[in-house]
Amino acid sequence: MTIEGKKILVTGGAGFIGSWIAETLASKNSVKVADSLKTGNKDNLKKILPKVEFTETDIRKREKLSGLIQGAEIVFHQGANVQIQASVDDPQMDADINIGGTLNVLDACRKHDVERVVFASSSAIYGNPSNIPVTESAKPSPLSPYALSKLAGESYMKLYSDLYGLKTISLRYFNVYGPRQNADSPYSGVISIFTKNVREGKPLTVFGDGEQTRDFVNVKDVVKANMLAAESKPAVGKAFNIGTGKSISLNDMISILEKKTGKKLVVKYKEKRKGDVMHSCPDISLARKILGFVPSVAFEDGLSELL
Ligand code: UD2
Repeated sequence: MTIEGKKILVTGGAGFIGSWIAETLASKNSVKVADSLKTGNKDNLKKILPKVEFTETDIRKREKLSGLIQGAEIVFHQGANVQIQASVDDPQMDADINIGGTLNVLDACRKHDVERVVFASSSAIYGNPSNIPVTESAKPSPLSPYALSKLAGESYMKLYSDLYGLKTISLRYFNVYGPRQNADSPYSGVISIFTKNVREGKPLTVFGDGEQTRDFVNVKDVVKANMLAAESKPAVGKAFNIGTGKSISLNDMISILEKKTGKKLVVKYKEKRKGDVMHSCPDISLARKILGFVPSVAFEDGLSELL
């Protein structure tokens, strides 16, 4: 199946990842974007407005969402509470959006015969996995309300596929980085914070010894995974790890930043964050095999773009 020419709805389409999905599809598809603008930003759509139809709404608003989903053929469901700390402070809010909102999306898709739903899940569902690299068959162990609500979202995706034949796919994003990622909160992605501070000549703060590792995947590759998921037949009903398959420590990442800027950066080491995972790395063989997913952005190039 090809998604070219299909009618698309992107929930969370004004957000960091959703806006890149909308932009990628805008030239060859009719695209609608729904976003509450709670963490999304209309500026992210400036290149594609008014070609893309934007509606400010929250996925908790069932009727309005259903109206937007009516007529869509493919839904990229990226809308969510994405802040882990906010989920810890207010688990009910997180569940209302990430579980209730996801159910609203799925139910409207079922009602309006949407062909396919691609869901943004998260590596957070694994918690602290006992084996690294982690495969999709590892036992989920959510450590935050956010992780739990993403896991519930995935389970509903699978259930709607099995029970109602709605074609759903979940993508477990690892540490996504790239242009448009917000750097304004201490809980923003570390790359967005570090590259911003480097640009502004400010020191970097490392929580812990800097030896923690992450798989940083460029948003362009994440968009690619979404496109593949929207087209792949054998992917239906499954969940996939989406990363590069290679992790790097914060200290090594800082060395790359130093090499690129030609400057010795000021780095302050502070106490490790509570609940911080030490090592995170996906096995991406399933995405490779079933989706044909091959990440293509070299980490050094992705960093250069941000600097
Ligand atoms: C990522 C996801 C999160 C969830 C989680 C699952 C992002 C932004 N967050 O959290 O949504 O899926 O994975 O485990 O992708 N750090 C610093 N200095 C800073 C900021 C961060 O040292 O100024 C550290 C932080 O303590 C952590 C690492 O950098 O050890 C990565 O932090 P992050 O917030 O970018 O991402 P992570 O893996 O905690």
